[in-house]
Amino acid sequence: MSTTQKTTFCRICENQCGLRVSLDGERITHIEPDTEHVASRGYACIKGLSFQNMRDNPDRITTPMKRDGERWHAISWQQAFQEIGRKVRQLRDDHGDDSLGLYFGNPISFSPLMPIFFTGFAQGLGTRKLFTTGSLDCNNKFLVSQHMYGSPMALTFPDIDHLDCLIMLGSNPSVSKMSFINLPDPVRRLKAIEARGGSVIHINPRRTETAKALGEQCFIRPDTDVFFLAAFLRELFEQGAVDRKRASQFMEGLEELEALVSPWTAERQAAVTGISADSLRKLVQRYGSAKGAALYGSTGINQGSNGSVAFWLLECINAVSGNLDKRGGSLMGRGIFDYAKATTGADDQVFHSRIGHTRSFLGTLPTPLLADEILEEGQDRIRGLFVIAGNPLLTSTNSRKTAKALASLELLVAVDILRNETAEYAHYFLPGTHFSERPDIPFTFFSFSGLMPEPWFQYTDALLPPPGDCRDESWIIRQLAKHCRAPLFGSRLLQGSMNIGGKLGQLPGLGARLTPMPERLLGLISRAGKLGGLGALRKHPHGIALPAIDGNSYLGKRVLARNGKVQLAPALLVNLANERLADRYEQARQSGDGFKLITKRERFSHNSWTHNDPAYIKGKRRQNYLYIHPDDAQKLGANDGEEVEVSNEIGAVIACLAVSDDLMPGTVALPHGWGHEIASGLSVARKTCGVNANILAADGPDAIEPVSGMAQFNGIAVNIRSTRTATAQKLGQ
Ligand SMILES: Nc1nc2c(c(=O)[nH]1)N[C@H]1C(S)=C(S)[C@@H](COP(=O)(O)OP(=O)(O)OC[C@H]3O[C@@H](n4cnc5c(=O)[nH]c(N)nc54)[C@H](O)[C@@H]3O)O[C@H]1N2
Ligand SMILES: Nc1nc2c(c(=O)[nH]1)N[C@H]1C(S)=C(S)[C@@H](COP(=O)(O)OP(=O)(O)OC[C@H]3O[C@@H](n4cnc5c(=O)[nH]c(N)nc54)[C@H](O)[C@@H]3O)O[C@H]1N2
Ligand code: SF4
Ligand SMILES: [Mo]
Repeated sequence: MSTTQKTTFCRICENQCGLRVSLDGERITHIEPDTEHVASRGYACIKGLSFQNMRDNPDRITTPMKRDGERWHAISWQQAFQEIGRKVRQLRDDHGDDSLGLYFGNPISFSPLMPIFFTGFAQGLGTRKLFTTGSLDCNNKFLVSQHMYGSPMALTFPDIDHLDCLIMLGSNPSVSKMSFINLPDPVRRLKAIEARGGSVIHINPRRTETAKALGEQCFIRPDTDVFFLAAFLRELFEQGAVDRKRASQFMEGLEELEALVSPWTAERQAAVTGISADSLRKLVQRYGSAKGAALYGSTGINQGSNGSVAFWLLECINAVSGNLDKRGGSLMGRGIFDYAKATTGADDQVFHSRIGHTRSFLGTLPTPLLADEILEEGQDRIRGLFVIAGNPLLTSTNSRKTAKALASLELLVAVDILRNETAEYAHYFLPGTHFSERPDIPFTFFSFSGLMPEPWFQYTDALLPPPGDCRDESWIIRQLAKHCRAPLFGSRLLQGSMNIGGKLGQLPGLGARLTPMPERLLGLISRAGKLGGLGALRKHPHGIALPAIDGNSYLGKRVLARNGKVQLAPALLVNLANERLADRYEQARQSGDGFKLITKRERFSHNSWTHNDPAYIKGKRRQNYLYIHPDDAQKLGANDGEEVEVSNEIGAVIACLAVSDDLMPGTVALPHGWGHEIASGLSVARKTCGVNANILAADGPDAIEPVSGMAQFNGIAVNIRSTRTATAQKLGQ
């Protein structure tokens, strides 16, 4: 067969880099960056450039499977749907709709259709037990946007290509490529800030790979950003760097905000953050005197215990300093249609969890409640769970309890490409598609919310058909809906028309002429965004560049919050700050010398799902390490490469030390997504010897951030001891 070349874009992380893929029949022979792509212009990373290893992984499951004890065997789709449908109907009849739960993993958000279909399925089931990675990743941001800007999808991003001062809290672009902004080749673009005379400052307990490449490091103690930000804002007022005129014209609540931060002096924050009062004042001066500046925060603050208040204060700093809605400051996203407006009511239907009476957010419950929702006796207990493109056993909190919970389910269905650790507990495994086997448009945030300094749009056809019996997730979900008698979106009409659409598509002759369902929907979305149909989009194989968002396009023009003004002091956040900050501060001050655990993303890992590719786990990369400062290692009497026990009231793990002065003393970092030994479906990953960091992460209502339901993965208190000392003690030496 001859080689053909096709362009597409990667859907592993938010960069969504353009790729050029060489195919020999149905075999991928080569992947290279698409040099003509309108946004990524020839940039791509190792993960995108080797995605065929995941797609063609020898462990890829290509038929539906059923577990019988410890053995798995292939079954037909028909049998799978009939049995699952029967069980779901029985659970709903016997225990009600809320006895079923759904968990959506991270990869589903990269294909806009998947969340639409799966949410439709949940609505059809009538269950409120919907869990997503939102509460492990970023729900605090949606919550703050909801309350400040009037819609969870009204999201801002720093105008990286034009600003002079960027202060980054809890982000590592060199490795993770940033979040809530589409910025292919982030390191080059951050370096350009310095090249034009500007500055980049990293506020982080670890000197990251990014900080080594550019900018200045400013160490902060884990989970204390909220105090730094409160003092930053106070100092901004002190230094007269608040644009009061602009604030009174376009915003509400300035006085209340000023009063709220007034007790947070630079000196007071210094006692817990480790950033001296003088350093903070100088940072504020630099920020305040820059032509254009922005603060940007990512998972480092989201996954702390005060993510909502911290992110709110961060947004307020950008807003009151005059940087919001300014070229070279922080811009309000705008997508191909007004998604922010369309989602203003997304959080209207509030309900409370059975466990801890926690408030729902955007129709979902906090994932750290999932294990208790399954385990605790009572009405509405979850007895059946669908896990779609996710691995909560490794990625959510309290993995030991989660394992117990998963094992107790009457029905667990996993829809994935590989049989991961969570699927190990499943009763049925349904083989979905790899992104290269699906037609798509870019990530929802970008297309719809417009978090793009250089906006673009693209349609990609599926590059390849799925192998074996693997089927597109939208097809799987329609079949599940049908067999569970759970019409999508609760609409029999919609389900009926989709069933008919599906049947017509199977007819010989006519089938080939009908546009299949996902393409049809993607075409509708593109048309709704006035970008033409798929035919027109196919003429742009490297994407279409769209007009950039400019300053002065948001304030006074499209603010969706009360009175058309940005809300600087929303009641929910003000109350939360008043209730919590002083106590939290005292706790931080008294926490003394104990170790604080933080997360660390790795270039060759993507959450939990890339370790089954031998190229990713070569040599020293066969495991994760506990990174620790040399002084701390010395105090423990442990050397580089030795094992230590890391423990707290939730659990304990034995981890291998990597001594490095990149860590702030007192802080240790352990990458997540490891601990694969139980995965019979991952023949390569199961032989790695990493440990699961989330054995140490607390779950349950008391462990979550109260208004957004976020899990805490950063700033976890842990004890560490050398196992060498422990063994010696045991032996009486
Ligand atoms: N300690 C700690 N824990 C964390 C974090 C942290 O920083 N520290 N980060 C959190 C964050 S930000 C996130 S987003 C979560 C991620 O949490 P999850 O989404 O639960 O975990 P992943 O490891 O991303 O699992 C993705 C699964 O989807 C499968 N998959 C990949 N592509 C497809 C596809 O196209 N179709 C289907 N059907 N399946 C597919 C993969 O095989 C894999 O099994 O982890 C969270 N957990
Ligand atoms: N290679 C790779 N890329 C990825 C992923 C991956 O697993 N691997 N995951 C993807 C996903 S799902 C996401 S959500 C994004 C996330 O992208 P980022 O948010 O950039 O995630 P991280 O690289 O984990 O960066 C978080 C940083 O916060 C720091 N930090 C920890 N605790 C604190 C704290 O208390 N305060 C402050 N100020 N900083 C703190 C950590 O040292 C770390 O450098 O990355 C995506 N890209
Ligand atoms: S940076 Fe992200 S989107 Fe780009 S190739 Fe790498 S994984 Fe894919
Ligand atoms: Mo994430």
